[in-house]
Amino acid sequence: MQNNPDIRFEMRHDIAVVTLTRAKKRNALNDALIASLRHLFENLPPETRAAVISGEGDHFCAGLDLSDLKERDAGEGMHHSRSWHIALERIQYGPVPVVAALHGAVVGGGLELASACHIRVADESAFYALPEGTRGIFVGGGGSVRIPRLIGVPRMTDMMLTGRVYNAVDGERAGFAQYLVPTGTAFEQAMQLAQRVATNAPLTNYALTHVLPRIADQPADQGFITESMMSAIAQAAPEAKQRVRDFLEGRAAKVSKQ
Ligand code: 1HE
Repeated sequence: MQNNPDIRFEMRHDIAVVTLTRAKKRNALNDALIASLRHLFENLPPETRAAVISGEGDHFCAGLDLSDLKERDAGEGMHHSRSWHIALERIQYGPVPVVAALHGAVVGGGLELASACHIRVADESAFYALPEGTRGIFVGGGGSVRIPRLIGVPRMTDMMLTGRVYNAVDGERAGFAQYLVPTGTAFEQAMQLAQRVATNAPLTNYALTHVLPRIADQPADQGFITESMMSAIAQAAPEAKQRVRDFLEGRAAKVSKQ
């Protein structure tokens, strides 16, 4: 990873900043980049409280490096797909919330990478597509699991059957991104959000990134029980007690309109 010129890692205070730096190939993800992403998220410094992922150049990420799509047999193809699953799982269920700063192409595996993050901030140049459908392949980086949870099965089916491309405005409405910001400002906005997320109690962030998606996948009766347990654990933490006391004694910010 340390020797991979296609990715950059830096700490900005307690925020891990991960940048795809393969702009001349539109940040297409080859095996080495997937391995580097996995390594990075498995080895975040202990002081990390949130992370931001972005891409250099005109595009966030053009997906799987198609030149890597060699003559794999079925077994090799399965392991290749699983290597993406493991790497993106380390992002989704890693130690900290991850914010993706999106611009330009967010396509194929690039959209799968974005959908493994917890918050997506897109600028007005962003566009979303799943060209796998028209290239005779299928998503293999967790897209069939994560993307329908963002936009629903019918929209994903349409994208793959017809090659439909969503622009930034329609994409935000459909659910690809939670934030739509002016062109060129996605990274700045993502950093601001990450800094805010970093001030939450770590246990709350853990509940939101690890427990909430599991609850959402459970039948309602099991979800309610899991929620009660997480709620009890969170409110028992000394940090929660201190934060509630701060509010009651007028020391904490009120909820206000933005
Ligand atoms: C690539 C890739 C790539 C660009 N693999 N080399 N993803 C796709 O099918 C998207 C394919 N890419 C594109 O449609 C376009 O490149 C973009 C819309 C993203 C950008 O267009 P543009 O005009 O800015 O760039 P370009 O001229 O198309 O590409 C610049 C170079 O990047 C060029 O190489 P060059 O040596 O001729 O300069 C391209 O070949 C190269 N490039 N995208 C390899 N994806 C786990 S399963 C996931 C399944 C998938 O993700 S399938 C891939 C879906």
